[in-house]
Amino acid sequence: MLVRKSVNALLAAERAAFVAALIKLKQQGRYDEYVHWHHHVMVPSVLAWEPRDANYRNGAHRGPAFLPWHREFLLQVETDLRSIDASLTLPYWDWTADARLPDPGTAPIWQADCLGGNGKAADQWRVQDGAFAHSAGNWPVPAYPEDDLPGPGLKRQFGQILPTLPTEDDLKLALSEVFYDTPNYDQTAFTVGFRNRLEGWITQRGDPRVKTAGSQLHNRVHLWIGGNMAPMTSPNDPAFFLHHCFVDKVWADWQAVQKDSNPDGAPHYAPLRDGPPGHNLEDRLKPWTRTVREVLDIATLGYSYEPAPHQPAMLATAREAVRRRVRSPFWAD
Ligand SMILES: [Cu+2]
Repeated sequence: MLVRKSVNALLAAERAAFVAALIKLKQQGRYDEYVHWHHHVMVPSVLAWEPRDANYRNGAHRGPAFLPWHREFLLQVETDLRSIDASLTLPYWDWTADARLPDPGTAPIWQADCLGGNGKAADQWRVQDGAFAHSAGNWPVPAYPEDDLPGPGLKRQFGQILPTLPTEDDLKLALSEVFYDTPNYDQTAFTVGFRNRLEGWITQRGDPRVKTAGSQLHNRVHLWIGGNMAPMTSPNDPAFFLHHCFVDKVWADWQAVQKDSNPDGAPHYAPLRDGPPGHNLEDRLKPWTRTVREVLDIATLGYSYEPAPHQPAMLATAREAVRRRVRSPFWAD
């Protein structure tokens, strides 16, 4: 069983091995394929009456397959990293822990021996330190004209688009969702469910309990980092994988809460059928071969997550919230 650890828990040698393996993948030309996969899955997958628009739901975003698609994506990348160095697993980045820092830009993930730090305004927001800095020459970023990020090199703009990272309270709202997803399985602020909450589309417009303006949770992290993390080519920044690894962990945590609150063998996924193409339980996660159902259980997939220090208490709260809601009839809620 592979164990994925917090980036904050990695030893110096583990950080160095992870960075070296990423650079090796880049040199092999393999890394840029990931960017391509993520970018090209933007082909809309929609029901017949819905608009054929890239900003509408597609096979990997703005719909139920968001979590399974990215779980499979991370597995592919982790397998490639492990073919370079079999001691590696993907680290996760718990941004709720960094949200508590006076300056989240000083967190371990952004140190020079890990992913390097913020970009510099006077240098077109290019990253300045560490192995991924433009000046280090290891990390050419392929140009995608529609990204509107002129010039080569990896870019970050911490806090320029949105000022703060999501907090533990924001995450609790997601963990206490009872349904995985609900019709119309899309990204309006009013679509109830865990997936839409964690992806980050349930804003203050849709739920007055949301504390900050603008995008939430997963989306908010992309926008807080900014630069190459903002457009659909976001895997250009290796932070993408640590961010999505935490998103995947949160999903696994939610699945564990569901499993012991409703021990009925249900998949805790929706839709089972008749939903948008690519998003049903038995649909294939394109361009790969596994189906949504085949990626639901991380133990079957051969990995687990080492808990983050503050998480046991948070999960206990979420379990209690879910239990209360499942036991009481809806009209009593
Ligand atoms: Cu993302």
